[in-house]
Amino acid sequence: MKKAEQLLKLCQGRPVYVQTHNYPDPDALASGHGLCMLLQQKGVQATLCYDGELDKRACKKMTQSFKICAVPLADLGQLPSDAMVICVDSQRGNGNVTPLKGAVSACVDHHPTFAATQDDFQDIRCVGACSSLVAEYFQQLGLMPDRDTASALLYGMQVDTHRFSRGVSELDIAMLGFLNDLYDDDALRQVTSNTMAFEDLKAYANAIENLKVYGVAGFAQIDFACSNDLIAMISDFFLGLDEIELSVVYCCREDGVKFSVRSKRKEIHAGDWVRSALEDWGVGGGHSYMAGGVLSPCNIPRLGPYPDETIRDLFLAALKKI
Ligand SMILES: [Mn+2]
Repeated sequence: MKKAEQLLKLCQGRPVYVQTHNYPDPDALASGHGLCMLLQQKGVQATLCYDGELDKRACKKMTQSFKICAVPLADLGQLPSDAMVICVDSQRGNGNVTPLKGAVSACVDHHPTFAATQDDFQDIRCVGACSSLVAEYFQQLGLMPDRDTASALLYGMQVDTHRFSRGVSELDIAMLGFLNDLYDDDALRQVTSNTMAFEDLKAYANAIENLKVYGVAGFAQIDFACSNDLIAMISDFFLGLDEIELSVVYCCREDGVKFSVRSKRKEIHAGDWVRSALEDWGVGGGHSYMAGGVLSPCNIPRLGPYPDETIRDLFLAALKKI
């Protein structure tokens, strides 16, 4: 039986909650929304939910342009006793997923697994975007996503693969072909062309000012709280520099010190790197080329009087272990 058929079979006859990782990014939102729409086409009641916040720009804009309804966990209330919970773009037990208990659990993800979980269904494949897995489910079930959903899925794929320039698998290319006739060109351009605001330039300016390069690794702190997508954009931006092959950009927020890590070196896995660097400090992980992490607020005092130096040392020490 195809993956989509297996998943659908488990979902039928129960209320389904599709949960993204906390502070969802465009791929998480798109794949979660796509899965809900697919299930609804098959008569299954499905709700997209998340914890944390939606990023100001990319995600808020997505919800408007592609008519995505995503419910904060806090607004969900008690789940029905027969509920099924599907984690998308994430895996249960990871530090970035608030536990949500259902009678049946499933996981659709494209990240490497670190702590194996007992799910009733798992589809974990290291492809470029989780949205590609969900697009394939439409194909497997002989269904068509509506225009907005197709656009959202394609956008999720674009963001995670940096416009099809990193981590692209055969499936991503095949799904790009599948969605090509289905998406709304204008709506997608609207979302992709306005992801920056004037305000964001302050963060760029601050990060550029603070950038320090050690060997091929660039480190930059932003001196004020920024959203995940903004930190990620700046980390990507630094990776464009000839001198920089590894990029670590971070800022201090209420939820801790948030990191965005990038690698264009084959032998250095960004996800492994940030996990190892933050091992005794918080959580981290992700793909070989892009990853993220959070140093817990309770550990901030441990960084001492020169937090930037401590952070740099943690990452450089971890680099030696790889
Ligand atoms: Mn993803």
